[in-house]
Amino acid sequence: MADYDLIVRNAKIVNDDRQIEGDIAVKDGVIAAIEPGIKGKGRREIDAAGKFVLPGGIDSHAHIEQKSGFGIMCADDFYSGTVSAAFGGTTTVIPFAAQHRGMSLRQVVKDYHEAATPKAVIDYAFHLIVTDPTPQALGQDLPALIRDGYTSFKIYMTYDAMKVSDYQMLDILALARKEGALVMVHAENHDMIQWLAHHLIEQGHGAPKFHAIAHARVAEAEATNRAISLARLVDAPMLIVHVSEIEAIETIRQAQKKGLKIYGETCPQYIALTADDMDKPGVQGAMWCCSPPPRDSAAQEAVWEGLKDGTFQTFSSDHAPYQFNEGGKIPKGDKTTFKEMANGVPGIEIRLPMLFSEGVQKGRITMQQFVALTSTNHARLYGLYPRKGTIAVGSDADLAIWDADKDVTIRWKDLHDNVGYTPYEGREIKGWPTVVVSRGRIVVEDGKLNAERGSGQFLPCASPDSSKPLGQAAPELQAMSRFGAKPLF
Ligand code: DUC
Ligand code: ZN
Ligand code: ZN
Repeated sequence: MADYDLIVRNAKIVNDDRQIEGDIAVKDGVIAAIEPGIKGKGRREIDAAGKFVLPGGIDSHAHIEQKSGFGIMCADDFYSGTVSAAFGGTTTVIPFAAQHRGMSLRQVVKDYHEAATPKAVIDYAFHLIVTDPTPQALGQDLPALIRDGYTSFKIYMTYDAMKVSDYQMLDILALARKEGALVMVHAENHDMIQWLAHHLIEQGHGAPKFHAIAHARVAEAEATNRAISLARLVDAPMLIVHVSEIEAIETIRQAQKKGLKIYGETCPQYIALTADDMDKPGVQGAMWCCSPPPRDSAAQEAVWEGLKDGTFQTFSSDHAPYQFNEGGKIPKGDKTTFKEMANGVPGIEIRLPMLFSEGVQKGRITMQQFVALTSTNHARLYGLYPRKGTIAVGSDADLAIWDADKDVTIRWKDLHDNVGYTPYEGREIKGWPTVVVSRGRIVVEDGKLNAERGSGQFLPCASPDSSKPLGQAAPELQAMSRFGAKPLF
């Protein structure tokens, strides 16, 4: 009779704060013991000598089975999306339940559960995308949903179909502050992009490479600064997602230096691609288009600096999978201009290996930073810690066993998403997770999947510490209460 369901022996166990050597014993999906030379037997034992064992990755920015603002459906459903995540060492995903205008948030959440429950192979939570902050949404639906475990939401400052006004942002931030949710912001100046795009297209410059010109750096910088200013007014924490450019990074850094609760996220495309990748014949360059766009090598360096010095808390995939065809990336075929292209690149499977190879192996970040950026900080920021994001007794047994010496050439045919291409085709990677364990189940081993459809579980998120205000709203707001005005939150 076995004492444990699984024992991983002789592991170099890495958490965000230290590395130790020892064994990990798992019972009923949870880590039961961590020590050298665990006595007793496992029903299954893995010798991890020479390998690193890391907390399973958490990808807190992925679009799965989601319709874009233009109504284009993602190429990955909750099966292919989570299978692909698992093969890349990720054991928890936090995709979006996306409200489009006119939709009830309650119904949106119900629909995403119906999509995920029968298909997901790893655990998942949901952020909400809020595009329609009606009195019903702000007054009833969001407070109730936050209590039910949807404690973060993304809002857009651009896209006609998605954007909220500054006024609406303040409403949403004030609500999040009061109810204990974290607001994630897509920060780009809508009118700058529209104006540039209009003039580019009018002059016949509709090719994908012009996407990077329309989405000017200053549009990201301005919106980042404005978003942070709005957060300051109402003393609400905020996370800026998919940050790509130098000035925005510096703005986030300076806000953090002032003690504000402003967090930053970046993604593989901003360390591994540049705008030059979009410069291809015809509409081919669309395969590399995402928003904000990849910039240049100076911006890549600034992103690395932000990953190193802690300006960025999370490294997420922003997996936005669209096939390169008329139902996906290029809705009008060869006639598609950058304005109609579906926005986004796939990356859910290469996220961890790319950062491991480019970051840890090349000495840019430490193993501990890698764990923080790809797992622990996601759990902390979004209310899943310590159940997720750490290798500790009592935590879920979500583990990735890494072969740091494994050489891999990225080929789409070897990945498990449903996109049909990867923007990283042919890249050489060193290090890949060869065994992936989700709640004690070995879901990937030596290139094979061993997980049932629907075996992933929904994770309600607690109201995270990251969302707690500092208690220092702008002086004018404080003054309002002194002269007897009704408190705004
Ligand atoms: N924003 C995202 O978060 N993902 C893809 C495209 C976009 O605009
Ligand atoms: Zn976005
Ligand atoms: Zn995204």
